[in-house]
Amino acid sequence: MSDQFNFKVDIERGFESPQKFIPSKYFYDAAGDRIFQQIMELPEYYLTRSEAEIFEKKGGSIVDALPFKEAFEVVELGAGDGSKTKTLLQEMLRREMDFVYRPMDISRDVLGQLKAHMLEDLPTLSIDVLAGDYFHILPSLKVDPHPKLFLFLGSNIGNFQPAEAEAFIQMIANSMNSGDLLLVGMDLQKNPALIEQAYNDKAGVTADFNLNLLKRMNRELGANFNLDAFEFYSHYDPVRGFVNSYLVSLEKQIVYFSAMDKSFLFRKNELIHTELSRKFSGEQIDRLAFRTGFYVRKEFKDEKEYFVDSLWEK
Ligand code: AVI
Repeated sequence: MSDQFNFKVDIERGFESPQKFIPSKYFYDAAGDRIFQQIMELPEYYLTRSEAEIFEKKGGSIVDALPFKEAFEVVELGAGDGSKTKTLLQEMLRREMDFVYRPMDISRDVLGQLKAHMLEDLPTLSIDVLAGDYFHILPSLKVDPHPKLFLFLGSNIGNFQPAEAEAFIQMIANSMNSGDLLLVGMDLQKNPALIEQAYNDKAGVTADFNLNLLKRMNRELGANFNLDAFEFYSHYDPVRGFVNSYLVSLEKQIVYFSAMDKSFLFRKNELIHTELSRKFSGEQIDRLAFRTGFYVRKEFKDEKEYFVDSLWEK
């Protein structure tokens, strides 16, 4: 099934639902990737810097916490440009540990770039990419006898609805053997004002990130969205730890999609949900680990305690 087909079906499903939504994975076309890079540089978006600080200052302690006595594998889900991981891999190489780095991604292109980029800085790294979707690759890893450290960083887990997050972690757990480890990066609950600003930056980059979804539908699904007729809105609920992001229709409008020869009505002030970005409490982290069959071995936080990389053992 082509990606284009999925996009069409997902948009149809999202726009036919009572609360319209667009799955957040569609943010990441080429333009969306570029805008996300800009988000990570924003003064308000502390997440990337906080996690980078953890790897820089506590990378040694993370490596100390690994119990592996023999050759092992580092399997990374959603590796991105691998810049944070590089700090950790560098530390492992410095200690002459025997391991293979296996980044996983749906796109061979992304993996090719990541590999070239990693080898430029870490020429002695053993790297073996895993191209394909998680559902196919993860189960195949269980039969590989090497102990493994799985990485799921960047608070990507926060973009899942709670039940989906649990199911996803459970799927990782099912592909792990007893003694394997999972390092999960999670954004922590903190002063709500800071979180609100991180998802509603002054320069409007996060707004562009959301509006790019409309551009993508115009281009790829032959839609005729007027970008000036929608506005970005995000809201943080500190009680649940949920940032919800939306596009707001500024007027009553009908948008036509040539890809499915269908039109959708958007009422004035109607919301399209685009993303959930969860912020976790310590209790929620413990519960998620427990319910998916892990125990929390150790936690690594930045100095301000904005972010945690939590090391779980199966
Ligand atoms: C990729 N993900 C963890 C980001 C987040 O913080 O939820 C995506 C993002 N959305 C708006 N800003 C950044």
